Amino acid sequence: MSQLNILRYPDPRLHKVAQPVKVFDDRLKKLVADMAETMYEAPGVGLAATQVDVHEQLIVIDTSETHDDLKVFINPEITWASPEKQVYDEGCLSVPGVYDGVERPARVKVRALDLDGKPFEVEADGLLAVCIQHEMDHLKGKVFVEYLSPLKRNRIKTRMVKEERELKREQQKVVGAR
Ligand code: K1U
Ligand code: ZN
Repeated sequence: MSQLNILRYPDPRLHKVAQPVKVFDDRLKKLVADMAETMYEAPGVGLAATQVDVHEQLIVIDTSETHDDLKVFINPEITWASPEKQVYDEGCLSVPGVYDGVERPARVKVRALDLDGKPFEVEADGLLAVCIQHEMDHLKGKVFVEYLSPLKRNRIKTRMVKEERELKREQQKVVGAR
């Protein structure tokens, strides 16, 4: 298994729309294993393929405290969303250090395919419902900061660009010292 590089906002590749998975083979199994390792190491509770620069409809989620309940959703579709909403302080591995409230349906039903291409449906609430909707947004090229006010979003963008520049400068120093 290998750890994958997570794209950081405002990388334009985070806005690409993911395409359906058509082939259920060993390449897909390896990608899921690598995404799961990347999510657990980060650490996070979810990861969409878009975040690792793979533009296919695939997400991994584990909201358990014991980190032993990996859920894989391929070509996910929301078939029902509750009229009642909940506000949750969301985070994102592509926007490290930023947490803010986003309002979404409190419960959703999701239909998806498993790693063998077999269809299944689950009803989710709480953090799982939040996480499924957040990750499905990634597959549509949407990052959660787009739900925030333009003022907050621009402040986040400016901070992330500055951090990225500093990170690159540090990396260059390390390479130069070799
Ligand atoms: O999409 C992502 O970048 C993953 C994201 C999922 C998510 C979390 C919370 C609300 C909505 C979506 C994260 O995992 S952010 C990190 C995080 O929430 C966390 C990190 C360590 C332990 C527990 C949670
Ligand atoms: Zn995210």
